[in-house]
Amino acid sequence: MYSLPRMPYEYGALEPYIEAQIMELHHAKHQQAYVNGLNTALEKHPALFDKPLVELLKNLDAIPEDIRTAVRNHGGGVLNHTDFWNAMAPKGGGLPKGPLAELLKRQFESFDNFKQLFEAAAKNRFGSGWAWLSIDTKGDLVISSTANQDTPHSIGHIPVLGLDVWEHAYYLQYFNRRPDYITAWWNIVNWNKAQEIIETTL
Ligand code: MN3
Repeated sequence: MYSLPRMPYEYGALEPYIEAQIMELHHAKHQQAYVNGLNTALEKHPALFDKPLVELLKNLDAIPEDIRTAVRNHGGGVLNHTDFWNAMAPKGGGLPKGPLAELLKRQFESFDNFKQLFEAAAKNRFGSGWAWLSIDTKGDLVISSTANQDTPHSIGHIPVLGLDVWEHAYYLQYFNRRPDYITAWWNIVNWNKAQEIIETTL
């Protein structure tokens, strides 16, 4: 059985950029609901509890049809939110350093250009979903966006940074101003974690 993953910091640790109440609801209610939904689905095919969640999401076609959509939505919800907590840090923000900074520059011409493209992916996602910086199957950095709780893992990409643009991620503080939430988010990006993912993957 899956249980609610631990938050790596206090709910209020990302203030003033994301308020504690949002983080608490997001973790204790929303991610918990995805955990519950995933468990309910897998209970119908309990052998799948033995496989890592990432493996299930990488091979959705191999999931029995009666629970495939539930695993995609709830399993993606569990994994994406864990990635999201880790993509942020109380003393985050600033500029990436070292190899990650060089890779971003090589792939996107400049850090500012990368930021603009990533922000566009986040702003232009219609409805609920995510913006991503990922490593693609060739080992290049790519920016993308997914709907709902779809994860880049399902197309063979490895997420480096994920930004949740579901309304539940910002509405209590930013109301309908998704662009303001996106702008604020750069102040809490955990570049160290992104660097760690790059180092262990490439
Ligand atoms: Mn969310």
